Amino acid sequence: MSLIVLLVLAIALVAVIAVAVGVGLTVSTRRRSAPPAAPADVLAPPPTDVETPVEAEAPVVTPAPALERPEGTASRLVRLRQRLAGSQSGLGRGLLALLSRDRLDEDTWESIEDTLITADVGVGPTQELVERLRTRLRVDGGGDDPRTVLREELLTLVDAGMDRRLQVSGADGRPGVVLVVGVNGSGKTTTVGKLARILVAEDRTVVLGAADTFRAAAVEQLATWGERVGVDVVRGAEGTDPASVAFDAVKEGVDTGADTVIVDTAGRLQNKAGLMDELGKVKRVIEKQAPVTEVLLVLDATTGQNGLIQARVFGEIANVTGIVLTKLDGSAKGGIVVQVQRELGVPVKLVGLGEGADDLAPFEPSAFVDALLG
Ligand SMILES: Nc1nc2c(ncn2[C@@H]2O[C@H](COP(=O)(O)OP(=O)(O)OP(=O)(O)O)[C@@H](O)[C@H]2O)c(=O)[nH]1
Ligand SMILES: [Mg+2]
Repeated sequence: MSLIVLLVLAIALVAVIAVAVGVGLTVSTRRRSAPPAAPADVLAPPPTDVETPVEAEAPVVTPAPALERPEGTASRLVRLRQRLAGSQSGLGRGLLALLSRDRLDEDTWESIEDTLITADVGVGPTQELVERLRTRLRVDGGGDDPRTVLREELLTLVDAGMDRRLQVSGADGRPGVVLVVGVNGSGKTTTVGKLARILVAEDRTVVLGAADTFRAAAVEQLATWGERVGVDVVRGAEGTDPASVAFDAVKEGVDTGADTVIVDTAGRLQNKAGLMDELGKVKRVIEKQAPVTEVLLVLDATTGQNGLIQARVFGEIANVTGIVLTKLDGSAKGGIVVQVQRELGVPVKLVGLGEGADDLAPFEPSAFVDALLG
């Protein structure tokens, strides 16, 4: 009997010890798995149970950069017409001096041809113009004022009848999409920035797409233009597929109900096939969201015949609907307007007349011809 009692007691003792050890283990395990105490943090808020007076913290307000107000159309046009006249009047004055001679002999007509060709009017258009002037201003003088005749004929050459309206509006509640193309250095990014300002001045909402993803600097350049007038710039990391940035930009335009999306592109012309593929893809991808309403080819007016060769390539690749002739302020060769329109069968819609933010103007044939005539 006592043996049984002893055995029961021994089992009970073992059980008690086992339970005690088990509990201890659990506790220590819990302790081990408890999260480490947070390190003292100077920025941590004071404990809530301590009655320390807490000063109301002023919300951190980053001052919004002051937005620039782009120049309105009226004063812009007056200013830029003067600048155009300043750069181009040499050609018109030269022609008028020759046409006003007492006798218009063969030497004079040759000099007139040379003057026109030097101003990049192009051989074909020059011959046409000289033919018409010869007919109207006969050797003996038909009484017509050379200036009036020259003005009319230059206007015919520049083709005042072309539709030069920029297609910046979309249909069915979608934004207009402007795709800007051209070789590097022609002034694409600058033109995108300046065009955004024109639209902002007209109270339109604009989104910019930085689809020149080859250089980070190109994206920054566009971002700066956007920031100055409070326009959103959609961008990707350096090396992102340009088509995906273009897609995102147009998507943002659609989602936010913007009026116009302008897409800047890279200008490298490694080879025609590569460029064709890339621009084709950009356009296709954009059009999953909204049709491209305007394809602007940016051409540097100072590049003369080279510029025309480039224009031809882009004309074949992208369905160009308008030309932007930049740097007319740095070139007295405004005749390129005539040649490039002939080559592409597309109107010059905008002209760049300086590096200033508002130095872009719609191209007006009569103001242009007046500027030529001085
Ligand atoms: N004088 C003058 N300079 C201009 C005009 N338009 C652009 N420029 C200058 O031309 C240079 C090139 O302009 P960008 O806009 O960077 O040319 P881009 O075509 O974007 O060049 P990439 O991005 O390298 O392909 C800049 O220094 C501009 O300030 C203009 O109408 N007149
Ligand atoms: Mg650029």
